[in-house]
Amino acid sequence: MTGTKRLLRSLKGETLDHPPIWMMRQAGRYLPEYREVRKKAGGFLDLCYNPDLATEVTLQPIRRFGFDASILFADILLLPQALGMDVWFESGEGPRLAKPDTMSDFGDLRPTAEIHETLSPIYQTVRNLSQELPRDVTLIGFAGAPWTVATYMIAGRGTPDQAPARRFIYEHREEFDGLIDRLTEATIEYLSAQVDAGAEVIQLFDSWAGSLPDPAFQAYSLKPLVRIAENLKARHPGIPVIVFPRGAGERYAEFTKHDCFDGISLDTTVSTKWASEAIQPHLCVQGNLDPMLLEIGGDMLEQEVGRIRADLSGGAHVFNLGHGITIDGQIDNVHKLIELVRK
Ligand code: 1CP
Repeated sequence: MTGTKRLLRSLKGETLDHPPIWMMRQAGRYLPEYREVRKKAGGFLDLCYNPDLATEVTLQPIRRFGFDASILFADILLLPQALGMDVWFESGEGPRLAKPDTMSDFGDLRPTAEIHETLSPIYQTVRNLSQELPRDVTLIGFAGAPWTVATYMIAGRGTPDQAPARRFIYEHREEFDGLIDRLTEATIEYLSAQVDAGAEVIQLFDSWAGSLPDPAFQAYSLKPLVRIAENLKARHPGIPVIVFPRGAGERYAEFTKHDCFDGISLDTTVSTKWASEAIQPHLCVQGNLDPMLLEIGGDMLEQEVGRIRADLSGGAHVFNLGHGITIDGQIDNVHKLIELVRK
C-alpha cells in the first residue's frame, strides 16, 4: 500500500525509527551485473532507450541490496536530445552535445510537444518498473534542473567550473533566458509524463547549482525549480518533489521558503547539525554520506553513518550519499552501510 512506503512517509515529514535509504547512481558501473548489461546494450544511450534493459539495470540494486527506493535508469541529457540536440557519449570520456547544422541558436529547439516522441521508451521503463518493483519500494523519476542541463548544452560537454555557461549568461542574456524557459517548460512535460507512467516521487538534479553567482542563482536555479515543482503539483496533487541543489551552500535555506518541495538532498559540504536546525523543521532532508567512504569502508564508514544519523534523528530524514556512488565503490561497503542505517 502506497501510504505505508517508508520513503513516502519520510517525505510527508514523519520521523521514523531508522531512515529509508537509497543511493544516487545506485545502478551503475560499480556493479558487475550492470557492466554486463551495458556491454549487451552497446552504448550508454542505447541502454537508456531500451525499456527492457533499462528496467533490468534499475532493478539490479534493488535485488542485490533491498533499497527502499528505486530511481529510474535514464540520464539528464536525454531531454536536450529530445529537444533536437545531438548527444553522444565518448567512451572513457563522457557526454558530448552539439547543435545539428539546422540549428543556429537555442531558439531553434524542437517544440515541447514533440519531446515525447524521443522519450516514450523512458515512459515505458517507468511503466515496467511500477509493475515489477516490490510493493514496499518507491519509484523515483527524475530530470536535470534547467541550469545544469543548460551547462552541458552550452559547453557541449561536462566542465569543471561551467565557465562557458556562466560566460553565456553575461554575453547572451536574452538567448539564455529563452533557453532556461524552454528547458523549464519541457522539464515539466517530461516529468509529468513520468508521473502519469507511475513515478511516485520526482527528484530534480541541479548538480551545478553551486557554480552560479548570486543573484543568477535566484533567477536560474531556484526560480525554475520552483516553477517546475509548482506546476507538477498543480497537475499531480500530492506528488512529492526532492530537490538537489548541489553546492548551494547557505542558499540551501532558500528552498525552505517554498511549499512546493518535500525533500532536499544535501551535498557532502552541508553541515548536518546546521541542516537539522535550518532545514529539517521545514523539509525532509536527504543525505549526505561522502561517497568516498564506500571505497574506504571500515571504522570511518561506521563513524560517519552514526554521526549523520544522530544529527538528523530529530526529524524527517532519508539516508543517501552527498553525490553519486563512484565506480570504485565497494559492494561489501554498500551492504555494510545498509546494515548500519537499519540498525
Ligand atoms: O558508461 C556508463 O555506464 C555511464 C555512467 C552513467 C550512468 C550510470 C551516466 C553518464 N549516467 C548514468 C545514469 C544516471 N545519470 C542516473 C540514473 C541511475 C542512478 O542514479 O541509479 C541519474 C539520476 C543520472 C543523472 C545525471 N547525469 C546527472 C545528475 C547527477 C549527478 O551525478 O550530478 C548528471 C550531471 C548527468 C550527466 C552525466 N551522465 C553520465 C555522466 C558521466 C555524466 C556527468 C558528465 C560530466 O559532468 O562530465
